[in-house]
Amino acid sequence: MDIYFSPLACSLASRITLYETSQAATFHRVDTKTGKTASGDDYRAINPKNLVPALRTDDGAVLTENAAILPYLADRRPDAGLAPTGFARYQLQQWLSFIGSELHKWVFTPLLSPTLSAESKAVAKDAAASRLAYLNDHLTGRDWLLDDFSVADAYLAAVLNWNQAVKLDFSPYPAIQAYQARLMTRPAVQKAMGEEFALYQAA
Ligand SMILES: N[C@@H](CCC(=O)N[C@@H](CS)C(=O)NCC(=O)O)C(=O)O
Repeated sequence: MDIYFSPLACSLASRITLYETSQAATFHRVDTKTGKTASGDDYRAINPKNLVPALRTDDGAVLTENAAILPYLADRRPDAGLAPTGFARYQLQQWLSFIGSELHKWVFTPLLSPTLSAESKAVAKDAAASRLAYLNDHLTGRDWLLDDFSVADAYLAAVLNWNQAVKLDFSPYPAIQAYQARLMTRPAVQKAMGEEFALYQAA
């Protein structure tokens, strides 16, 4: 299995999931600016969207989108319980969708953009307040998004980590702050973030 990633991008969630479930994969670093992998391959031939993550199975089938890749990885190791079944499965999809659309693309992608206007960034900051308040309310009195750690937490770990660069004030959201500290107690999260931070720094 191959995983296409960029250091500290949302593809970090796939690495966390692989480490949480003790699965091996070959990681290929992608530079989306050039559209090339580290070995010089044309990444658009693998993922025409030129976005990470992408996953290629040993049979050569390609899967893209966090909301598809993360449950796929979790379902390969059902005993690890990172993608529950029954009604909780739809709650997992609910969180993957919320993280992907409301936090990743609506808040953090604009705030991380080097080219977006201050006006557009102000709109994203406004949007952040209600979304973070909702997340903080949900996390109050609970450890993880679902009853147990799931791939939605892996995705949220990657997205919230961008606040190191964006620097939204998280002090009104103590449950999110406690959640981030809790994430960092997990060996797989620590290992994945440590490795990608080193790769990011070395770039
Ligand atoms: N909807 C996609 C979003 C993927 C995405 O936005 N990836 C970003 C990194 S977090 C990317 O590849 N950006 C490179 C670019 O925009 O050139 C998913 O969930 O996989």
